[in-house]
Amino acid sequence: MRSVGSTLEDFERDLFSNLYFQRGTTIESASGSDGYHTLALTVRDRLVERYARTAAAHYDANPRFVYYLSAEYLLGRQLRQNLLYSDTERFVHPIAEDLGVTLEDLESYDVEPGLGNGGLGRLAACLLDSMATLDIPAVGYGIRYEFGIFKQGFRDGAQVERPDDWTFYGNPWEFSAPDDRQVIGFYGTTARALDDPSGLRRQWTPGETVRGEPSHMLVPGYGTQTVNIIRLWQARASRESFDLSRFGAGQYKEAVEDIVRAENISKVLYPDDSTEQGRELRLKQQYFLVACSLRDIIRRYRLRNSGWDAFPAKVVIQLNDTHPVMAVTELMRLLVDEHHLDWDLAWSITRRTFNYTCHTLLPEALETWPVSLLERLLPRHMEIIYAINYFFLQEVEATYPGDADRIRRLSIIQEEPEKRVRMAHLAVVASTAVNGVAELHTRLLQATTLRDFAELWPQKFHNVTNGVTPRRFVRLANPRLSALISERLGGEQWLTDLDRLDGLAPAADDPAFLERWRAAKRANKADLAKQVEKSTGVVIDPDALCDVMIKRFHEYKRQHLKLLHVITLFNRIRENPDLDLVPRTVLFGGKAAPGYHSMKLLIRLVNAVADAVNTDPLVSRHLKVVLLPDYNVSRAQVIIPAADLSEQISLAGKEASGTGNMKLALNGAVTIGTLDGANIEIRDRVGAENFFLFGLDAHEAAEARRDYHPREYYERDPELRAAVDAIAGGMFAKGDRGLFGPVVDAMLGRDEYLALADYRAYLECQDRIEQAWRDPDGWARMSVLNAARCGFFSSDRTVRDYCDLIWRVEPVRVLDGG
Ligand code: 7GP
Repeated sequence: MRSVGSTLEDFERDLFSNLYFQRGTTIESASGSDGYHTLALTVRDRLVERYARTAAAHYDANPRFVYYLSAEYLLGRQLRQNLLYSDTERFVHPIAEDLGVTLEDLESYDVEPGLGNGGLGRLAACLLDSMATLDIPAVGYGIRYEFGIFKQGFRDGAQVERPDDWTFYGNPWEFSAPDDRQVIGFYGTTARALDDPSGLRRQWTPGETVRGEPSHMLVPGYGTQTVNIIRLWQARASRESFDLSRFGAGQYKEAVEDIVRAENISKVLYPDDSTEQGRELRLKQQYFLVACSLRDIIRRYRLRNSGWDAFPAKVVIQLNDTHPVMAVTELMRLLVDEHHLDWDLAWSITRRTFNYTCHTLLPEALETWPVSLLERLLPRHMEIIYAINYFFLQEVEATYPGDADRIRRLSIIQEEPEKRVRMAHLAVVASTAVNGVAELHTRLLQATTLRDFAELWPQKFHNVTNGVTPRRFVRLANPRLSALISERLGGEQWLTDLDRLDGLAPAADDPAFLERWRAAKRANKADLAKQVEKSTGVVIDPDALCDVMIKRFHEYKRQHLKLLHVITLFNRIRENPDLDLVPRTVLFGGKAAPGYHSMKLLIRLVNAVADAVNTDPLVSRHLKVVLLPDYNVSRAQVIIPAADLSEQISLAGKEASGTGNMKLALNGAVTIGTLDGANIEIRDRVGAENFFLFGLDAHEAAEARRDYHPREYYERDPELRAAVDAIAGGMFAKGDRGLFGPVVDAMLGRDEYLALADYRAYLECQDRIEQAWRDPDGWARMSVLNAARCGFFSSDRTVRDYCDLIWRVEPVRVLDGG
């Protein structure tokens, strides 16, 4: 194995060598992009060597592997991370200085792979980081979408979506592995296997085949030698798809038709599913991901094992929500139809291999697929689902004889109003373990969404509270605070043992420490202010209370409740110009799904309110409102370190966990929140006196929903009425009463997520926050204690929980290359 060397001289030599031999240019003619790519390759080389040693160690140990299947990953930018993890950042500064560039310049070329939508995708990335850091043998599988999540811009305040062509300039972090390509099928017909008396084995002849081309990115562990990989599949047409004769006849479009159809499978993240074609494409993506990945998992298994008995001992597959659940039917098909295992043995292997994480409680977010679509697209898999369901319902009948209603509720197939497959049911039936992502979420899953299953198999259910990687979200995002923490704790061990943050607690009573803590926050806010001005033109005051709400726009998260608070402040200042208000910047960040019209309208309203606030000479002295465009992981890394106040105001019982709440608390933001998701666990740890709680709890919310009349709140509360009337009267639409009418109608009509019921409690809580902010030492003390007591929310702890409760895998140490 070639050694890359670990000195500054080695690094510099490799840098010039890569510039010359890989980029094919010289230092005299290199562009900024050449500089970036060269640096990336040189850093990558350091990790490749570790990866080679990891692969060798894994080969020797033949351990049990975790295979994480996820339709989404939000990895964030790679350059700074890989510099940190390969301990080479210290080389870059002197070299860059010599060459007259800065790391910041070079980093501006580093593109974030936006291969996910939100929390579920970022959680997947945090778990991969922690698995590598804990030396857990693991591979993440996903789709290499050609276009990631759309880029968000605003036109007249309305969201516009632009494609994210993230590999346009090439992706230096990725390796293609053409030898491991796979061919998979769709459509076609099935027939009886003549030599199988049971009739359970059948033969599928697909009507179309597609190639899956893998590439991988390196997933280094921090403070260890392990480098795992994430393997991403891209769809390619099979080799003979180009129709040369049609091309020759001038039929250019027809000549490439098959190619386009095949390659569309991995074209975009979450294709719009409002059309029939869109839905079919989505299901194709899901099957494409799992069919390619399973073949790869089996290939890897066979490198060191033979037969099938050891399969569940060597392979544990984690399904990240239901998107990859077709893997269950695909494994059954491979084992029964292709490897001729008998059904019961195949089923026993399958059930011992899979586990399922659920990330929601919203019934509308639980996937179902029409039987008719599955019968057409994956006819053999539909037969397998029927068979699985048949045997499963026999089990149910044996446990609850004659309970037809329960059978109907538990069935994998929903009959009314249209026959559909309930993917969550399939996932639970086929899994050894099912987990929720926060204590409340797991309890509610057992009590509501998956109640019948929890009664049938109580031992299957586990809670694994989410976590976040402190490397990216504290160390990389917040170097100032990190330096202060390391100084106080006497080293950087906290980065891999986050409970050590506890050692900061005594510093919460040290005025000199509080002063420095505040100074770090102030400097972070100044950085944020620069970025806000650059992208929106709005000037914000780094001394103002930085109040942030960053997350996807969704009704249950209640950005509209935050907006009602903003409008109330606006009204208060206009009514009483001498009001002694705490200066505050309200910062929103988040995208709305392209087809989610009510949330796109709300985005427009947020921008309109921001405009009204920021241009009002009186109001803007106390208050600024910004919706920062194109919120993503990179922007999160700038906003989170600057936040004083973290808005976690979903209706209780709706947010499965939240992870932004953890990142913000770890960076010293104080939370205003409901008793929802992981907020509860954050509050338990930081202490009620360091957390601003308001609103209905999950039980009260469910009760209130039964007989709810939002108008009564509107009529009873003059400030609420004034805020709603301001929207309804067209104050933020140049007098146009129609534009935001639907927002008002939703609030006064059904108010699905009880924003009006929680409004007064929320405002009173915000008033208490103002009081607290006026005592700078008191606030800084709360801030320090939030960080000090949130060590539990490291994704390292989350991964350890998965290992203990579900995966039962052991770490494999990779020896230093020396
Ligand atoms: C999210 C949940 O909304 C969030 O509460 C949780 O912290 C996160 O997963 C990680 O567990 N869910 C999604 O992002 C999502 O797409 C669809 O859910 C099922």
